[in-house]
Amino acid sequence: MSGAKEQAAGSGRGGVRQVDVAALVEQAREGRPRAVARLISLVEGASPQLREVMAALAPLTGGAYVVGLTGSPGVGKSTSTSALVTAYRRAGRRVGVLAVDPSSPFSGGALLGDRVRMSEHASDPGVYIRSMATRGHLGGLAWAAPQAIRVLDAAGCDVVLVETVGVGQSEVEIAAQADTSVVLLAPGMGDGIQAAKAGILEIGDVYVVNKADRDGADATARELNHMLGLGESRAPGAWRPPIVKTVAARSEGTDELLAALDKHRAWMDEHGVLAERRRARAAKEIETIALTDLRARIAAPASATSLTALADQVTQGTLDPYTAADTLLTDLTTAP
Ligand SMILES: Nc1nc2c(ncn2[C@@H]2O[C@H](COP(=O)(O)OP(=O)(O)O)[C@@H](O)[C@H]2O)c(=O)[nH]1
Ligand SMILES: [Mg+2]
Repeated sequence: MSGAKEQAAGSGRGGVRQVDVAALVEQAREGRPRAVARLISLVEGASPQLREVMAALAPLTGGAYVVGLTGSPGVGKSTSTSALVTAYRRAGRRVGVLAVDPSSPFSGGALLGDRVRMSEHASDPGVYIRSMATRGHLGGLAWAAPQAIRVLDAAGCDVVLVETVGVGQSEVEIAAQADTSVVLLAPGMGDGIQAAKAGILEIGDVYVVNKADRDGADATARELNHMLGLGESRAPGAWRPPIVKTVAARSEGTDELLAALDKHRAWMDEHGVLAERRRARAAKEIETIALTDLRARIAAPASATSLTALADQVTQGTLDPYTAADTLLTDLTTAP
């Protein structure tokens, strides 16, 4: 309906090709990797057809358990993700992997090493692996990641593992989008202090001290235990984030990590936390889309003209800024 009008705004390589959304969604639902890949490309490219895609996907979603993995570069996120994929596959689960790089405008490049580490799963039809860049997006990570997750969810993934390159705020952002957040640390990286700085001590549901084959793993785990206040008493029924030691490169501790994830999920179910988190996530997503849309509308030429006119009146003292803002909002939300 609005497609033709909005096409020009698409991220076309020489013009946007209209996609048969219904067919694509059907193929994705059947588990066809190319259809899944194309849908995620539509998300990444902020396609004007996304609205239609999301409408078609909505009834197919809600089945996937979303696990976020964050931590400093080199800590072993990709290696751990790959080990988890193997473990989940062994349990017969279909797995989606989304590697999000909030700092790169290109997908792929920066995550090349990750691809290598995931390569053993490349030919497994029960695994989708996708890297995604979010820089340059209006709304960034908060906007793009949930929609990509939704694609994988609708495609029948039982589990979606989201790896984010740890660059400050993005870790917190991605944690807000996962059902369970895993924070990874490694010995000898000064991670204890970094962890406190980045605020990741608040976001972890499960902590992993990876590279436990190296010196200092026990000390890191002890320090973490102390910083998390795990020795202190908690309210009855409260979740106590476990600390799992792993050697991801040899898949050691992966079963324990999987058990910790299962346990957290069961705890969330039991306490209504899963539903609560998902509701909060949806609310955030709606808000992000609405604000992004509102900003785009304000920036549109017609609105910019009326904004200038309002600004003139405020400058001249014939209108106060609050009334002007009311007028702007009313115009924006009632405009056809
Ligand atoms: N010694 C050791 N090296 C590991 C372990 N896990 C991962 N690595 C290595 O650490 C490097 C970074 O791993 P990667 O998974 O790419 O980290 P990411 O940047 O957090 O995704 C790679 O060279 C891995 O082979 C481990 O348990 N022990
Ligand atoms: Mg990685």
